[in-house]
Amino acid sequence: MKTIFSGIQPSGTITLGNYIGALKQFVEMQNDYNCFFCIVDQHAITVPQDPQTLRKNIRSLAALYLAVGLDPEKATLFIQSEVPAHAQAGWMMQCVSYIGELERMTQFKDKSTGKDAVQASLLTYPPLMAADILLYNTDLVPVGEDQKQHMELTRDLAERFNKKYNDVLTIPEISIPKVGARIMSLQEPTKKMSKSDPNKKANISPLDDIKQIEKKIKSAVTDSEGIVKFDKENKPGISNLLSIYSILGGKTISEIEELYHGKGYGDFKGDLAEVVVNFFKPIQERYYHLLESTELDRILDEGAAKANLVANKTLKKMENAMGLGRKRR
Ligand code: ATP
Ligand code: LTN
Repeated sequence: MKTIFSGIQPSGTITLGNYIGALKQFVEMQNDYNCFFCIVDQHAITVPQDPQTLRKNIRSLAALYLAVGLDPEKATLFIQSEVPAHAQAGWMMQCVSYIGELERMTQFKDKSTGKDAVQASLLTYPPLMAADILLYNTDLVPVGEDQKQHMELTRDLAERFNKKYNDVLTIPEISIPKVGARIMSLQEPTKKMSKSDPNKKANISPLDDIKQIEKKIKSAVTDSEGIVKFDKENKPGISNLLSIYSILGGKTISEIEELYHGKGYGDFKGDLAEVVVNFFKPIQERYYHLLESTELDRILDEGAAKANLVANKTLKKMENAMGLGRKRR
């Protein structure tokens, strides 16, 4: 069985973008792959976090992973900081990275531009991500389109390590969903929907209540044409809403275009809100139940134990290859 690894930052409340671009794929893939899914809390602290909020977000994300259908019998779910090998291997991957290539990462540029003080970890974020992936001998990494550049760097770093030291690392492939790889902001549809967007009207969360969902969809930025038609270039707002409708409502884009032929955006948005609410209702029920349960801690403990076993094996191989410490088996 091939191995997949992916991670989500507990940097705020999960968005519809995270669900469609990442979580939905994870659930679909868990039957066919050996899976590791990680709550990457060490990545989250590359930007300032309030400690209490971070703790809350970690637990919330864990409950959400399970509420959307992740089965702990099939997949290993764990918290990054509970597996020390990530930070250790992250340091080693930094030692094979060049500052120039890290400065070229668009996520670094986006998050650092205009800031007076930029944390060093924002720059060294990609080598840690590479370590996350490489520790599990990962074959495939399901992520949204925004992670393409980080994945290319991960492959480059792994190849560089193998060439310079010893062939110990598996070179991973990226897996991007065919539809919904980039869900856009509801307020600025040329920008990706992001959980750390300060404008809360830009995001929908699977945990939003009915009223919030209705309000956000109603106020989503569209265009003045009034025709429900997919045209990403000229109608990014309505095209984004069509993608969401298609994925959560289980209809093709052309079926939806047909359905709203001759109707305005008001009808379309009203029905889309209903589709979103109905989709997330059962997920919310499971989420609130899990959040209170001791089951969640048991799953995370077991996940960390399993992840530590695999990660420590690769870490030892990497240390031996690089000549760190004393030779161990
Ligand atoms: P932040 O705003 O804190 O940077 P984020 O919302 O971009 O966070 P991440 O935790 O960085 O989310 O990403 C988790 C996963 O969700 C990644 O696989 C990422 O590619 C995917 N993802 C994030 N935003 C979107 C989006 N708008 N559309 C599709 N996939 C997305
Ligand atoms: N960089 C990713 C989060 C992330 C990740 C990973 C994704 C950290 N480590 C390993 C896949 C595999 C992001 O910002 N979305």
